[in-house]
Amino acid sequence: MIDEDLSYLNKNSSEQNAQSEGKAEDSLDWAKEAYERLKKQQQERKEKEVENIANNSSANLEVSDKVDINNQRGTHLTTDTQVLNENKLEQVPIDSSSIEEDLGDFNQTFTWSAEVLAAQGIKSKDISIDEINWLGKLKQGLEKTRKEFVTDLLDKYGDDPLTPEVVDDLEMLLLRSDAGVAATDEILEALRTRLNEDVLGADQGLKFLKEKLCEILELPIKSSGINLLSPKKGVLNIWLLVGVNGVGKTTTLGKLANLAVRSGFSTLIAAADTFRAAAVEQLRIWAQRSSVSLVANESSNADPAAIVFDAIGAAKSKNIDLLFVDTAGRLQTKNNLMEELKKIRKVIDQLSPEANVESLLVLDASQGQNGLKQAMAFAQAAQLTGVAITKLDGSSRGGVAFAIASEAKLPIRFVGVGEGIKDLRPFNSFEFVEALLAKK
Ligand SMILES: Nc1nc2c(ncn2[C@@H]2O[C@H](COP(=O)(O)OP(=O)(O)O)[C@@H](O)[C@H]2O)c(=O)[nH]1
Ligand SMILES: [Mg+2]
Repeated sequence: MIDEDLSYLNKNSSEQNAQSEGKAEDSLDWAKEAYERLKKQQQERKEKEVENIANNSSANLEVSDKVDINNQRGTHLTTDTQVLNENKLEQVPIDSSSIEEDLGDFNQTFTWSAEVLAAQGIKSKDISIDEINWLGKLKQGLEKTRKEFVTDLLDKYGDDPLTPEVVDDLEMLLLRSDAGVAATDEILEALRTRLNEDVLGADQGLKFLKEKLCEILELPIKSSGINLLSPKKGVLNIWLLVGVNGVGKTTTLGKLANLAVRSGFSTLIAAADTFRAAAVEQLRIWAQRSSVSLVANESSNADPAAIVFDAIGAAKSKNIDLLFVDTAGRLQTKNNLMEELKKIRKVIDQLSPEANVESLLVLDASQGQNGLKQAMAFAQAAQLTGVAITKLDGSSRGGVAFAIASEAKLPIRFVGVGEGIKDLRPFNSFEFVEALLAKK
C-alpha cells in the first residue's frame, strides 16, 4: 500500500528547501489549523482500524512455517506468498500498530515544528503526523548538543548586538560539539568579516549564524547534484550500508526499507553481513516489520559477495527498484575487510553496471571526531557517496555533522534519532540547524 502522506522518498526536493519567513501570529494560526486537521485525520484512521478489525475478526490469519528456498549457492530467498509464486515461502503479516504514530499534545514542540515546516513554504494541508512527530524527535534528539552548545551561546547573545567576544566564545562551543577545526574556522571567519562590515543585532546575528551553518551542510549536497536522495526510476538502485561495528547499519537499513516500502518502491534486502552469527536474524526481524523479502545465507562465513550476486539476480528477475545491502562492521584497519567491501563492489559493477549505486557510511554521532576518521578511512574502499548519522539522541556531539560536511565533504543523507522504525528521516539542513539552535 502506498500512503501518499508518507512518500518522503518521492517528495520533490524543492519543497524541502524553499524558505520563507512568516509572522508569529500567522504561524500560530497555521499551527492551530494543522493540529485540528491532524487530530481529525487521526480520529478517522482509528475509526477505520476498528472497522477493519471488526470485519476481519472471523478471518483466520494463518502464518505458514518458514521455509527457505535453496539455490545453487546455498543462498536463501525468503519471501511473501502474496508477492511471489515460489513453493517455499514465508508469509509476513505487517503489524502496523507498531508503525502508526499518534499525534501528541498541542504544545510548544508542536508549534515549533509547525513553524519550521511553515518556514519552508510547506502548506498546512500537506503536513502529516509523521512530519510533526519527526521534528519533535529531532529537536529532542539534539537536546544534549544544544544544552552544551546553544544554551550557553544564546545566554551570551542575550538581546545585545553580536560582539567579537561572543564570537570568540562560539569557537570553543563549536569545537566542543565536535564541529571540527575546518568548519569552526569557516564559521568564525564569516562572522568576523560580517561584524567588520556591520553591527549585528541579536536576531540578525543568530540568523547569520544559521545561514552559515546551513551553507556548510548544503555544500556537499549541492556538489552531488542531488538534493534529496531517492531511488532513480527505471533502473536497479543498490544502497550499501557500511561502517564499523555497532554504529547502527542494520537498524538504519531496517528503517530505510520501511521508508522505501511506504514510498511505494519494490524493495529487497541482501544480508551480506556474514561475520556475526546473529546478524541475519536481526535483519530478518527488520525485513518482516516492513514485509520485505530477504536474501540470506545462514552458514557461517558465507561469502558476502556471493550473497550480493544472488540478490542482484533476484532483484532483476523480480523487477526490484531498490536493493539494500547490509555489510559487516569491518574495522578500517583490517585490510581483509576492506577487500571484502571492494569485492562486493566488483560484483555489482560486473553484474549490474547500469545500477545506480549509493554507498552510505553509517556514523554514530556519539563517536564525534572518531567518526570523521572512519569516514576518511572508508571513503576509498567503499566509494562512499553519502552519510547516515545515527544516535543523535543521547549524544552531545551533533556538531559532527558540520565536520562531516566540511572535512569529509560527504553529503549527509539521513539522520537517526532513536531505535524505532520511524526514527529516521532524510536529512534536511534547514531543519537540522533550526533544531540545533532552537530557543525554546
Ligand atoms: N538511540 C539510538 N540507538 C540506535 C540508533 N540506531 C541504532 N541504534 C542502536 O544501536 C545498536 C547497534 O545497532 P546495529 O544496527 O546492530 O549496528 P550495526 O552493527 O552497525 O549493524 C542497536 O542496539 C540499535 O538499536 C539511533 O539512531 N538511536
Ligand atoms: Mg549489523
